[in-house]
Amino acid sequence: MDRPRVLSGIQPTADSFHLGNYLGAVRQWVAMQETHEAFYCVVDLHAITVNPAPEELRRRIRIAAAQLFAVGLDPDRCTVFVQSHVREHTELAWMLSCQTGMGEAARMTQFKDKAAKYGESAASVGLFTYPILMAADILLYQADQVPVGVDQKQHLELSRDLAQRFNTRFGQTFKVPNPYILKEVEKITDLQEPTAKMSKSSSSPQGILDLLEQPGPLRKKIMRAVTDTGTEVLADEENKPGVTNLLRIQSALSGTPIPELEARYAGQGYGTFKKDVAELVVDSFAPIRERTEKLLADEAELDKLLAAGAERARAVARETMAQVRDRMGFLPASS
Ligand code: AQP
Repeated sequence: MDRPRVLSGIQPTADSFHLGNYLGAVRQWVAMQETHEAFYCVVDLHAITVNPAPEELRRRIRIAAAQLFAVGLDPDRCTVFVQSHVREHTELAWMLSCQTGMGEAARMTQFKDKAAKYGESAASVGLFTYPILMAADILLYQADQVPVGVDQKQHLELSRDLAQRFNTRFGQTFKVPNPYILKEVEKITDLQEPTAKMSKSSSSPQGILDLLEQPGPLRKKIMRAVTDTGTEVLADEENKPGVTNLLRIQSALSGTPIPELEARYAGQGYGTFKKDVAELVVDSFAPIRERTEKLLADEAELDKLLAAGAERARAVARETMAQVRDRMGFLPASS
């Protein structure tokens, strides 16, 4: 029986993924490789929207890929590849840009936030059109589901709109993808600013838990996480965002429901609770860090895995792109 398709991507914009990337997205990828025909990519073309130095980009692409295998993606169960190795992504992005209204693109809140941060004049056209490239990533693979954190919901809406518009205009071509967002982990927040998303680019080092970080700094950051002046370990988004974030983290990593955790720490204050969260995070990250280091020690082998993934991805992308060209009225290239 045909399995539903899943596609998702992650940017190589830092030297490590963080806990938000892991819980909000990548951990779902691992589970879905068992139930879906899965395509996962390191979206390096997205990463150049903020102009990394070439050496930095090269290093981070490999680190990102190594982490994906280290968290449990199995090249025999899913396809892991680097976006720029499949040229069809940029080709489809252009075709979809011509189907996207200026006003529609201008509504994307992530661009507005980032443009505000970098300054309107420093924000590139690429940063503006990034959601269209993301739509191309998804639609090329005819994905049924896209596991993401809630910050990507608006971009996924755009992908759905573009698929529907293209299908209406040129005939059925694309599957209309659905977001796959787990409510409990849809937004892991910054430890120092617990109402803001934990983010590679906007969190301060103290607010972010990196998957590849050593136990010492991880423990310190969790012990110093902003909570509130109270003492009760209770989930209360509005009045206790810091404690709620830590409870979500502990629940997601341990599989223990939040009410059970609340009962466990009743009357104990924040100290023991934070210590337990810290140990859990350290124990969860350590094997991932060790496997990542091993994978990075053999770049040739890592590159070989990525080449094999790109080959499989290309076969699917080529098929979709041939249909898109034909439906839009392009002539076949001479053979
Ligand atoms: N804090 C978060 N909580 C839950 N999910 C999150 N994701 C990111 N932050 C959180 C999800 O991780 C996946 C990969 O993210 P990305 O690399 O595409 O970039 P992003 O969403 O823009 O994440 P960052 O960390 O904020 O990166 P920068 O700073 O480079 O922009 C996505 O599915 C995302 O939803």
